[in-house]
Amino acid sequence: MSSALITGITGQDGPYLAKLLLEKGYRVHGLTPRRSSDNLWRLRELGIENDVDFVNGDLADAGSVQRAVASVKPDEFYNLGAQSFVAASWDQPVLTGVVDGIAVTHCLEAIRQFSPKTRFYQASTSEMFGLIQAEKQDEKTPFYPRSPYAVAKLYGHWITVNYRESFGLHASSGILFNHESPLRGLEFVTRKVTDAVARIKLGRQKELRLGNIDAKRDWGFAGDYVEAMWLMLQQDEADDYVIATGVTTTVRDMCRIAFGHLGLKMEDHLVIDPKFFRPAEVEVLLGNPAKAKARLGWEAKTSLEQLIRNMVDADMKRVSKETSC
Ligand code: NAP
Ligand code: G4F
Repeated sequence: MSSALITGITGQDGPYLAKLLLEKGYRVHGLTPRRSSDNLWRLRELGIENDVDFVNGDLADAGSVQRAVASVKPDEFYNLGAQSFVAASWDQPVLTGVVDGIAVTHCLEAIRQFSPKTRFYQASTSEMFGLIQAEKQDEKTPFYPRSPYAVAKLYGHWITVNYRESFGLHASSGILFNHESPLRGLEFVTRKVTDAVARIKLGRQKELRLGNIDAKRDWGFAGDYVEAMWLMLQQDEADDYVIATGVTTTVRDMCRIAFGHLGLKMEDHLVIDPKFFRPAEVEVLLGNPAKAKARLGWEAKTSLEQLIRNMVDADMKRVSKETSC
């Protein structure tokens, strides 16, 4: 039986990846930091809460990562844990630097010392392209990070490449463009929108306040993207891959899809609020996933329209169940 250790198993991507691996017959371990309240709702929604072996540990605590790797000695290690909200990285730049940057070295060092055959996946990001240097971004496009989050992730990306080249570790970096799902956190723009649209339809909310709706993103479905992570670790050689749909859409048009799905007019409810503008913006992202298609046989299966409709439907169900007071 193959085994995997996943950090960030309670986030959006972790449960989709865990489910995929469990279906493939893996034993799945999840590194979880101590939290004061229950955060297993996503694993519960996918019905796998009891199928994961939890290991205590925090990415910022090198010793705990070492103990986890030394005791599990996983075949595959997926580092998905992060402070992943870009806007929050200006409020907590040092914490973001430690967890999203330095802690990647904690993982790689633990593998190097205690389990050098473990294959490693690093959750890199299209945010590293930031102020884009090419119309369509691929593995060769130069990076230009625009937030403390992206700067930290860039460190994580290069240290992964460096440990691969220095020590021969099977360490791959997935440069994933935005991916969403009904399990997305409420702070991210797609889910903020789909939740608000459901609340407006059900009379629980009147308006939706957003920042820069001219920003463009290449949005895919998280369920499709975790498959690419797994495929990367099945290759003979470790490498870096851009994972994207190849289509970019404004926040405005994504919003229109969500309102339109429930027969609402976006213009009747949308308010632009300067509070949600960022100190430095990534105006547009558009990925070229040709290498992933050629080498991994991977391509995105879910359109943005399908994705947003599914998210709105899921939020309609959730909000309908809430007791109004
Ligand atoms: P997410 O929903 O924000 O989940 C982040 C996870 O990291 C949570 O399980 C969180 O635990 C955990 N975590 C935070 N701090 C930690 C620490 N100090 N030690 C251990 N775990 C910690 O993120 P996601 O959307 O699933 O994204 C997964 C990864 O892909 C992240 O690294 C993100 O930066 C990267 N990424 C995401 C996208 C995207 O569009 N979703 C695109 C490119 C790259 P708690 O639940 O306890 O807070
Ligand atoms: O949904 P967002 O917060 O995602 P963002 O900043 O693109 O980051 C996400 O994708 C990255 C991959 O490129 C990941 F690495 C990262 O971890 C995260 O998952 O914002 C998307 C866009 C931005 O341009 C933002 O300025 O939407 C714009 N926006 C406009 N109004 C808003 C809002 N974003 C949020 N969160 N909230 C708003 O009210």
